[in-house]
Order: sequence, then C-alpha cells, then structure tokens
Amino acid sequence: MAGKMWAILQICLRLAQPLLETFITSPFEECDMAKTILTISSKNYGAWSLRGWLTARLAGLDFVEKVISPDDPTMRAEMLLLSSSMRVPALHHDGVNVWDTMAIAEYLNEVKPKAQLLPAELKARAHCRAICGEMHSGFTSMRTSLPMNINARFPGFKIWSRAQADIDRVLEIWKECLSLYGGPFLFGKRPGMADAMFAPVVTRFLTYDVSLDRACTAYCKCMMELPAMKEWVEQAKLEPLEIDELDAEF
Ligand SMILES: N[C@@H](CCC(=O)N[C@@H](CS)C(=O)NCC(=O)O)C(=O)O
Repeated sequence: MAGKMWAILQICLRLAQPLLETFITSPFEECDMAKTILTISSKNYGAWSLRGWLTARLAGLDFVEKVISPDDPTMRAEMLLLSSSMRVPALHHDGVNVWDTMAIAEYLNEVKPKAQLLPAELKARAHCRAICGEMHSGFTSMRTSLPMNINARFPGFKIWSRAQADIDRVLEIWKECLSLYGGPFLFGKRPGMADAMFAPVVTRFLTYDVSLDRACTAYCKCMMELPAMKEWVEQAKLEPLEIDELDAEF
C-alpha cells in the first residue's frame, strides 16, 4: 500500500514539476529576459564591480543590481550562466549576457549612444580607448599593493617603488587628458568610460593618502562628488568588515 502511494506521489510530482519550477527559482533564474541585471561583488573591495556599475550608471541604464560573493561555492554554478569567466561584473540586458568591464562598457556605448561614454571625435575616442585599455590590462603593482578599500584610510602609507611607478603613469595620463580636453573629467565636461575605468584609482588615492598635484586633486574631488560615486561610497559603508587583508584587486 505504502509502495503504491509512493509511486502515485512520484507521478504527481513529475507532472507538477514545470509548475513548481515557475515558482521555485534560484536568484539567478529570476533574471528573466526582460530584466536588466548587473551582477557585482563587494562595494568596498570590488574595483571591477565599481567600474562596471559606474559605467552602467553613466550610460543611464535602468538596472537591478545583484550583489554576490564570487567565493561562495553555491554561487559559482549560477555565475556560469551569466559570465563564462565566472567573474563580475556581468551584465544581463535584453537577453544578452556580457561580462568583462571593457566589453560591458563597449556594449553600453552601443546600446546607449546618447550617453556619449566615449568622446565624439575620432582622435579623442582612440585616446580614450587606449587609456582604458592601459587601465584594464596594466598597473598590476599599484593594484596589488594598494587594493581598493573604500572604507579604510592609511595616512602616510609607504608606497613600494614599482607601485609608485604605476601611480606616476596614472597621473601622467590624467594630466595629459585634463590639459588636452579641459576637464573637469578626463575627456571634458561629462564623465564617461575613462572616468569609470579610473574610478577605483581615485578611491585608492584617498585611501592610501597618495600625494597629488592641484589638477589631479581637483579631478579626484570632482569624481567623488558625482552622485553615483556618493551612492556607491554610502553603500560601501554599510558593508560588514569581513576581509582583514587583501593582497590582490578583486
Ligand atoms: N578583467 C575582468 C576582471 C574581473 C574580476 O577580476 N572580477 C573579480 C571580482 S571584482 C571576480 O569576479 N573574482 C572572482 C574570481 O576570480 O573567481 C573585468 O574587466 O571585468
């Protein structure tokens, strides 16, 4: 009798499965085609997340953010659905999945051309792509020895010579842009892709008390006053201090 009941129950469950799946969804299955979702990690430590998030904000994208811990094993399988690299940021928009900060920024530039994430003029646009590429693929010493940590302050922080060389190159890039395009942002009056790429460097310079000249101080101030940056910083402050030590950008 019990065996029969069990068989009936199993058949009922199998028949009801499609219906149950409609209601019982994992957080990532909520990403239906219509919703725009940006998956990010920590707001205090997630430098790549900040770049992707700020670019999406500057593009005027209407999105829901999903904050995950990439180290959580239960999240990793789900992450694969959105980002083949298993890394964040990852954007789900209009049925398209795109990951990697640069790819997201280029995608947003295509779908939101009015936001002018890249400069209108060809030469300036090439310059913008060059410095974004330099940020995306380089500055390893600065990124590893001065990891983003928005909530921390290290007055008089001792900077290693290789990290200082990276910092000097960043400052050279900024000064050239500010003088060529007139500021207050890297490519002129409005913030764009390059500013988003360098945003975690701005917060690092504050965290690690990096000395800057007037032009770069003014640029950092301008960046930190962007409403989107203020919002990110406020949310970073609400995060629990879970990670004592970081030796790599994540
Ligand atoms: N080049 C990638 C880097 C992304 C990246 O390293 N993301 C970190 C978090 S901010 C990550 O997902 N780490 C998790 C892991 O490597 O498993 C990009 O531009 O988006």
